[in-house]
Amino acid sequence: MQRAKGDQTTAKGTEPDGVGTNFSIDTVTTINEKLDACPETSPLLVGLLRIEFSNPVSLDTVRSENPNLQNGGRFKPKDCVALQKVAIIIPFRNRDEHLRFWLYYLHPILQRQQLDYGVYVINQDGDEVFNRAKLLNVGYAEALKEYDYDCFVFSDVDLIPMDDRNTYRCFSQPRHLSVSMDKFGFRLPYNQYFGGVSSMSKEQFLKINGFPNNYWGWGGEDDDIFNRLSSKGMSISRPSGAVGKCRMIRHDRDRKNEDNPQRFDRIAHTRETMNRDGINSLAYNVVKVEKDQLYTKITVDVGRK
Ligand code: UDH
Ligand code: NGS
Repeated sequence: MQRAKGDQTTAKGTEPDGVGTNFSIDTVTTINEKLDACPETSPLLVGLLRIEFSNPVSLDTVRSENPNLQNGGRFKPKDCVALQKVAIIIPFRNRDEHLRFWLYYLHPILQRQQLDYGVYVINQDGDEVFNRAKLLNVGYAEALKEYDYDCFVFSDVDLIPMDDRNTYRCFSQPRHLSVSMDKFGFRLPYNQYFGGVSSMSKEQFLKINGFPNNYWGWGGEDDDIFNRLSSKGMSISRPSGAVGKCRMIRHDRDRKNEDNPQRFDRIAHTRETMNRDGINSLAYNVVKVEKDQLYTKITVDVGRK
C-alpha cells in the first residue's frame, strides 16, 4: 500500500491531555491528508481478463461488488492522487443489458487503473434517428459542468477490454483503445479506424472543435473524427494488439440507426465543415439526470435530422 506523504500515524498514541490511548491498527488516523501522485503504471493491474457474456448480471450485484464508488459512478483512489481526471462517455439508447455488462466489467478495471473517474451514460431521448457523435459532444459538455475533467474516454456500450493494461486515460496524442476487437479477428479493420473506444484530452478535443453533430444514423462519424485529427496534424496513439484486445457483445442492428446514406459525402468534406460543426455549434436539451451509484445517466433531446 502506498503511504500518504508526511503521513503521521500511530498505532499506539498519546492524546494531548496525557491520557494514554491504544489505537488498534485499523483505526490509525491520517493527520496530514497530502498524498503522493499515483505511479505511472498502477501496481494493481492483473493483465489478461476473462470476459464472457453468457450469464446476465444484475445492477444490484454490480453495486455490491463496487462499494467504493461515489454516487454518479464516481471514484478516486484512496492512497494516491490520480494522474488524470477522466470522464467516460457512453452514447446510449435502449441497451440496458449491454450497460449492465459494461458496468460489471469496467468499474473494477477502472479502479485498478487508479483513475479519478466518472461514468456518464448519454441517453438519446425519443425515437428519432440515433446520433452517436452528437451524444458524445453532449457528454463532454455535461461532464465538464460537474467536475474539472482533463481527459475524456468515449466508449460504445458493447465493448469490453480484455486486458486491464489498456488504460482508459489520455496520452500525448489522441488514443484509439479498441484496436483489437474479436469481431475483426483481433485486428484493426483499417489503419484510419477510430471507432469503438477512444480518448482525448480536453485540449485535443477542443483543437478539433469536438465531434460532428450532423451524422444521423450508422457510420462515418468516427472517420470524420479521424479526419479532424489528421487535419490538425495529430496522430493516433494505440496500445499493442495484445494489450488492446477487446470483446464486443453481439447484437442485432438497432432500430432507427440504419446506415446513413450521406456519410460518404460528409467525410469527404470534413476539413471544410469542421470549424462550424462541432462543440461550438452544439445545441440540445437535457430532459432528465439520474444519479446511480454506478453511473450518471443524462437523457437528452438532441433534435432530429
Ligand atoms: N447505440 C445505442 N443504441 C442504439 C444505437 C447505438 O446505445 O440504438 C450506441 C451504443 O453505445 C453502441 C454505439 O452506439 O455501442 C455504436 O452503435 P452500434 O453498436 O450500432 O455500432 P456497431 O458498429 O454495430 O457496433 C453496427 C450494427 C451491427 C449490425 C450487426 C448485424 N449482424
Ligand atoms: C466503416 C464505417 C465506420 C465503422 C467501420 C466499422 O466502413 O463508421 O466501418 O464498422 N465508415 C463508413 O461507413 C464511412 S463495423 O464493422 O463496426 O460495423 O465504424
